Amino acid sequence: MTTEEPAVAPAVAETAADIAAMRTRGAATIADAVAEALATQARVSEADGVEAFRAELRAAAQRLYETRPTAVSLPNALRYVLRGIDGETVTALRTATIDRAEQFQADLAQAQSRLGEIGANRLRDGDVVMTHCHSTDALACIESALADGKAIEAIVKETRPRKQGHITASDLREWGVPVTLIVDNAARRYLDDADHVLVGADAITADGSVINKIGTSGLAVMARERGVPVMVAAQTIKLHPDTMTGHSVEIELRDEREVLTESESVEILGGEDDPEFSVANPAFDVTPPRHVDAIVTEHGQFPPESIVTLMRDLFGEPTGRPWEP
Ligand code: RI2
Repeated sequence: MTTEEPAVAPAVAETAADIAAMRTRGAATIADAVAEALATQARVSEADGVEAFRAELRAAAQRLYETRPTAVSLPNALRYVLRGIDGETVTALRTATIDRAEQFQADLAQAQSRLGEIGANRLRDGDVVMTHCHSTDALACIESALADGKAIEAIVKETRPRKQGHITASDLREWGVPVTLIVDNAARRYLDDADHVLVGADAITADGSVINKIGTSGLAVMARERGVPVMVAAQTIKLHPDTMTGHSVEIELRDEREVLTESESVEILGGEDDPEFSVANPAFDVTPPRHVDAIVTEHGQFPPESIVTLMRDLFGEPTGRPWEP
């Protein structure tokens, strides 16, 4: 082993491969797996000194980070675990890493239900909620409102191209919530019947912009025009601390086949190659803070413009790559 290439535990490599292949997916699931992997690295390390141990942890963090650098819960989990590790010996560092990872995982397990309780306070008995895509954070608010005995109805946008609205509809029906499923283009027509737009987030930037499934920003503009409040449910692992220093968030561009099947493509082009025809399939868009009424987190609800204060409290000043001091 050289100092340039410290050992990464096989379990860490496996976790990294699972995230890269999206066998492990979802903000909280990724964050939990990453914390677990760092704890495992600490447990199995055979490093013979403090520096070697730290180098192994950094290498493990880097391996995990490079799988999906734009999934913001991943660097956030790494930052949280690595930030609090102090000790004069390998044994002390090992214990500190494991404790820190366990604390993070315990907090994570509580965060969504706390967020749900806070979000539920915005929902009144009899309210109708319009949803976009499938967000477990957004659904936690409805679940908690139901547990409080409130009757809630939902207008569920199907959410092209992958139709994750179907998962939302299925979850809500399991809980007994009356659901009206609509195509995305019907949103403006049905906003007249809605008391809230309720969405999740993939990332939240320092200025309070919300990066969420493509179509969210258009929905938020229409909701503002109709006077329907827009509520975003997002655990704090979705806050993007790098944006405090002006970094922008990369928007994932996905496969064109999600939009247009092979046979549909033949219908349009007659099976010919056409260099002047293309399909654009961005996964997310950016909703500016002026179109968002509240961001609900496990630490309370915030106007989007003040989310940067919470970001600074939780993550400190950004450090660039999560394993760098
Ligand atoms: P939770 C989804 O993206 C949606 O955009 C949703 O709002 C967001 O993730 C957050 O979901 P994708 O995974 O973490 O469908 O709240 O690309 O479950």
